[in-house]
Parts: sequence; structure tokens; C-alpha cells
Amino acid sequence: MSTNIESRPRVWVSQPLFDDIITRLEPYFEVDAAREVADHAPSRIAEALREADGALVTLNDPIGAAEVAQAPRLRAIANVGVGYNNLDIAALQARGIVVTNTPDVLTETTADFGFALMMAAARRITEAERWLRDGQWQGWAFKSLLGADIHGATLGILGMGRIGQGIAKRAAGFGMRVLYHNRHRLPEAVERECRASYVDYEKLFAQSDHVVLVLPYSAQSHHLVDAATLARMKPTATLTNIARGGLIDEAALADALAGGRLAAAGLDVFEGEPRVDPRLLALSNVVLTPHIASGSLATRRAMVALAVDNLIAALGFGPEAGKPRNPVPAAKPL
Ligand code: 8YV
Repeated sequence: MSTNIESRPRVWVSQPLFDDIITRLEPYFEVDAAREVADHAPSRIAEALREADGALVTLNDPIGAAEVAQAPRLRAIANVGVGYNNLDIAALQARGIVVTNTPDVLTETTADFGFALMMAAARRITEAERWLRDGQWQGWAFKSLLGADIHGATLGILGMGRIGQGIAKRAAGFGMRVLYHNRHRLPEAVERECRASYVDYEKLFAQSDHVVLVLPYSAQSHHLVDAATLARMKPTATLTNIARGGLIDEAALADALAGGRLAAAGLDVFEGEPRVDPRLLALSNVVLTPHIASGSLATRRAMVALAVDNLIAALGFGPEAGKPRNPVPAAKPL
């Protein structure tokens, strides 16, 4: 069903996404789409939402009670991303706003990247490339840039949701032993399929040669990986983060990397994105990427398409009217 132009609801698209996919909103809505990538100020977000019935947003856009206070018509926010810590779910749901996210479509791409980042850190790939490009390769030396093995090593996965399980399945091909820790232990059949053993948090860090973080970020998981956790790790180990920067105390991580208490790290996410701690920037034993784990063209397109479908459905239009595929569950009290 398309709607009469005068009565059409309005939606705000906060960032430039893929125009050919965003066009699919046009039969239903008047679309106000940003033309430039921006970290919108809270007042700009509030202004954009004032007349809106729905919004399609990304992790650049923090939205809570203050941003929706002057937006009486707002009924749905579709987040392009599986993580939604940019949104104050409790405040939005209290206002009756439906929030949706984009799980599943990014699982395999993100797991690919997590594995690649772990391998790059362990085998010192970006450090070696910088060294070569800097003209430091003056003669082949048997002992230069020696790294840690992936095959046969113990992998520790913190957060065993869809992406964590994807990483575990990849690890089987490398003959790794897989340990995991999660809020809830997984059913035995899933553990078998992933060839993964459940261990407590302390053992995960103490026994793993490579730890990968894939858990959601929240007030409870803020700086979960702190100096005490890092001190449990083997000095030969690596730590990879493809979840959210705030999971790690970055100052403690920089200390451990600089002091030789941790061999290397792979970081795709940072606490103050896009700002990166200058101490991390200066270290050679950390691989740094700008939050691109889900960034294959096909997957980013699939995420936008899913968010568009969710928004259309959440606002009561299209074949799934009233039943968006990915509503974010009700916020739990802290
Ligand atoms: C997205 C992500 O690129 O899905 C997530 O949680 O971190 C990334 O895949 C990002 O959320 C875009 O908004």
C-alpha cells in the first residue's frame, strides 16, 4: 500500500546510506535523508525527530529521553546495526517507541573479520607491512617479526552469541581448542556444534592464547576487561575486540602492551570513537581498524535493507505491517 502524499508519515534517515535501498521508504513516507556523514549534536537529533514518525539511525546517533522529548509523533526507530548501545532502550520504550536492530545479516561477515583481526595481531601483519614500507627490510633475518601461532592454539571467546559461535566454527578449521564464557551456558548441542567448552571468566583469560570479545556493551560490561583481567592473561597472548570499545579499560591495555605483559591486540572499536587513545596509536603491537567488522559491501547493504523493512513494518505498512522482524526486547531493569 502506498499512501496519499498529504497524509504521509515522515521519517528521518540520519546518515547517507545506500540511496537505491532508502528509496524503498518513499512509497510510504516523506523521507528526510542526511546527505553528509555527521556526528549530530543532541540538539540536531532532537530537531530532526521533532516532526518525525520514524527514524533510521546508526551508531553515530545517541538517542534517549532528551532527544525524543519534543517528538510526540515518533513511534519507531530502526537502528542499522546489531548493537544498540547508542539508544536508551528503557527511555524509548517507556515512551512507546518501538526500536529494531539488524541481527543475523552481519554474523558471518563480522566473524570473518574478527578472525582476520586476531590473525593479524598474532602474526604481526600490519606491523610487518609498516616496517617494510618504511624501508627497514635491509636483509632477510631469521628471527625478525616472529609471531604466535593460530593453529593448535587455545581460543577464548567472551560472548557466545551468533558472532561468537561463527568465530568458534572458523576456529575448528584451524585445529584450535575453543573455550568460551557467556552470561548463560549454551545448550550441549550448540557447544558440540561449535566444539567449544564453557569455562568461567577467570579461566578464559588465564588459559587462552587468543581472546576475542564479542559481547554486548552495557553499564554492566563497562571496562569488564580491566588491569586485573589483563594480568591473568599469558604474556604471549593476544586480545581482539570487535564488540564495543567501552568493554576494555584502554589505559590498562596500553600499559600491558607497552610493558610486555600482553603480546598484541587487535582493536576494531574504541571507547571514544572516532578518537583513538594516542598511546595505542603509538604502539606497534596493536592492529587498529576503524569499526569495520561488518563492512563488506553485501553485508552493509543487507543491514540497510533489513532496517528499512523493519521501519516500514514498525510504522504499520508493507507486507509485515505491525510485525517488524527484529524488535529489540524490553529493557531489563539494572
Ligand atoms: C555497524 C556494529 O557498522 O552492528 C553493529 O553493532 O557495530 C556495526 O556492524 C554499526 O552498528 C553501524 O551503525
